[in-house]
Amino acid sequence: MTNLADRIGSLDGNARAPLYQQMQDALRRGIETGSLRPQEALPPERDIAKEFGISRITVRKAVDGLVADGMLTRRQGAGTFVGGRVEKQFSKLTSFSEDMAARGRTARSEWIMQTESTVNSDESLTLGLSPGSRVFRFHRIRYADDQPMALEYSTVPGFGLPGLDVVGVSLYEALEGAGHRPVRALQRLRAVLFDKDQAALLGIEAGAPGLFIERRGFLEDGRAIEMTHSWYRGDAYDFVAELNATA
Ligand code: 16G
Repeated sequence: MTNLADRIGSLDGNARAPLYQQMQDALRRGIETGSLRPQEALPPERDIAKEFGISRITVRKAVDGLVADGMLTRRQGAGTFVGGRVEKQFSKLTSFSEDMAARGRTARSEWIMQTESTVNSDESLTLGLSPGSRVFRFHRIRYADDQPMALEYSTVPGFGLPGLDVVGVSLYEALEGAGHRPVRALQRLRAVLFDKDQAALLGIEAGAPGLFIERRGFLEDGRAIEMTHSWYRGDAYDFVAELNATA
């Protein structure tokens, strides 16, 4: 592997800016000019410190600032990576798996929980189900390749699927197979900060920014088929919507 300094330039020892700032500027330039590519891993902080002749604390301070800006991402146990945000079209009713495939990435999930149960009051109101109705719950950590992107908690009415085990990677694929893929959805979102437990599941730091999205999906006949609460990492997503002026 070529040295980092060969790719992003060395620090200007005479500059008036503090060293951490110089390091940060060099990394930022590297990312902006493409010398450092999206998803690329940075060398360990101690190696960067050694190469540039600065302390690890200085490297850490430089990196911290870029993590806060979303230009770099720390993944627990794996290191620091150049951010590469996934753009998500907000006006299309697509699944996570389809969004990832469209970007050449592979969706996968880790199950947190998968149960068949009776509807709770929240689900009953949201899905328009009578108390006592059967539902399936799917709680997942969603990954793009090996990068955790979102936590997703979905509830589907019992009539929507033949069983729990028909959901492999994609819930929408399973719903489609059962003839119950949503054709319309309502969604609302708000900014959140990840709490300790959520952050641990996603391998990010507690207090990191995220987007909370609630989706209610409907069938052609108007019945609700999905209630999903998603917590997307703020540093992994750009949401894009096309707006048309009405004539
Ligand atoms: C998306 C949807 C979520 C849906 C999931 C299905 C948003 C904000 N949420 O993440 O409501 O349940 O896709 O994905 O887009 P899957 O078919 O890959 O399981």
